[in-house]
Amino acid sequence: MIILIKNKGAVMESTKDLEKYTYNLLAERGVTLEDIAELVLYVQKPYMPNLTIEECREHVASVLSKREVHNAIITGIELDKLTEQNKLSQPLQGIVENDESLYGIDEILAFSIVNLYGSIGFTNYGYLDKVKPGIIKKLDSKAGGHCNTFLDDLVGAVAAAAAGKLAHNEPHRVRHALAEEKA
Ligand SMILES: [Ca+2]
Repeated sequence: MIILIKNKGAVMESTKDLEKYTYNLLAERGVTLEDIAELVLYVQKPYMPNLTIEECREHVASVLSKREVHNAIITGIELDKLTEQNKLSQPLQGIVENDESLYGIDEILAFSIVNLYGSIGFTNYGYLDKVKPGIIKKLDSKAGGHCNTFLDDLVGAVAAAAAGKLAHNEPHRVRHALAEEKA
C-alpha cells in the first residue's frame, strides 16, 4: 500500500509514482493497457474506420497518466480488494459483494473519469456497460472469486474517456465516418 501522507506534512506521491502504482494494481487485477485499448477500438471503430490499435493504446495511456484517474482507480480497486477479504462493515460489505444494482457508487466513481473529455464519454460508457465486450465481460463474470464491483466500471470508464478523447481531437475523421454511413 502506498503511504500518501508522510509525517505531519502532506507529502503526496508524485504523479509518476502513482501512475506506476495504478498500472501495477490493474495488472494484479488482470487488466492490461492492451485490454483497454481493445475496448476503445471496439467502441470507436464504427465512427472512425481507419482507427488503429496503436492510436487506441496511446489515448488509453494518456487517460491513465492523469492523477484524478489514478485516484479513482486506486480507490475502487482498494474497495474491491477489501470486499474480497471481507473487511468492510455491514451493510456495505454485502452491498459491494453482491454488486447491488441500487448501489450506484461504483458508477459515480467511474463518471469522474468518463467526464474528463466532455459528454461524449457518457455514450461510450453506457454502450460498453450494456454490451460488456472483452475484458469487461471477463471482469463481470467474477471468475476466481474476485470482486470487481468497482473495477468493471473503472475499466469501461477509461476506455470511454479514451474514445471520447479520440473523437474530440479528431472531429473531422468522426464526421467523415458519420457522413459515409448516411450516404
Ligand atoms: Ca460495477
